[in-house]
Amino acid sequence: MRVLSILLLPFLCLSASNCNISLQFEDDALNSCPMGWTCEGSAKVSGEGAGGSSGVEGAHFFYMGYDSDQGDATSDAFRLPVGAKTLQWMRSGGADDGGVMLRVAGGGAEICSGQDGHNSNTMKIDECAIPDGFEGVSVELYVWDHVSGSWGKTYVDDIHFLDESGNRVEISCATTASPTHNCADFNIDGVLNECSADFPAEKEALEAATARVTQLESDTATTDAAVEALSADFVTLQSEAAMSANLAATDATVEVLSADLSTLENEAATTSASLAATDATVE
Ligand SMILES: [Ca+2]
Ligand SMILES: [Ca+2]
Repeated sequence: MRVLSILLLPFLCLSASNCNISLQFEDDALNSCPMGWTCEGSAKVSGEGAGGSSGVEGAHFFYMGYDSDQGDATSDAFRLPVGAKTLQWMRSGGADDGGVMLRVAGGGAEICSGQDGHNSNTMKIDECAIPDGFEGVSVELYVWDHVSGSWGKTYVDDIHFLDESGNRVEISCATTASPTHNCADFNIDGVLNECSADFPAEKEALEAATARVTQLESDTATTDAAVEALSADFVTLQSEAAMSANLAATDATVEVLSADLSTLENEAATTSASLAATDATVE
């Protein structure tokens, strides 16, 4: 069973990699939906000064909506990094129903949010505290402006996570759940228990291999029985041939049976070799 398990390990041990989710928006084209986000309404990348904005980090920020228009955006899913205690960002615009939210991926439960709708075009830091218990959970960011009217704007920039010491922590992708076991160390018994016990493809492969072994064992038994029966007939005919007056006819029959026996013996050898190879793979 170990051969199959080892071959499947690369698929079981996909490790998390850095996500491509824009959080400062400097590399995104103006008026585009930034990388790693899904935008609705007016949500787009905008430049310092647009809509009266000022104090932007770098030159670009994430525009959700001006006074009359609205928009919102959802990031791709990522794994909440270990040690992330605070979600922090820059915000301007006065929309009270507007801000930044961290929530469980797929539009799930809110983890924390901030919607400081002070009436100012100048970026100011806003943040929310992340409760314990969400480390490693698949999460997403949601930014929104759902206000139309005077000071109904939401502009956001430089979204980031901080640890308890105030240092930034990077995010990683969370498209697949990785096993708690460190599969890279190739502790096979541990890996088999924790990484592949419920892996459907491996189960399917093992079931197919088991079925093949059963079939080959059955074929071998059938062929062996046929060889034995023909061998017995052959001995009988040889005996009869020795005493028969019609030696020519009997010899011809013996030759046909001898050829059949040879063919069956070859088939038996091939089946046994195939069985041995399958056993080796499965073991
Ligand atoms: Ca920026
Ligand atoms: Ca608005």
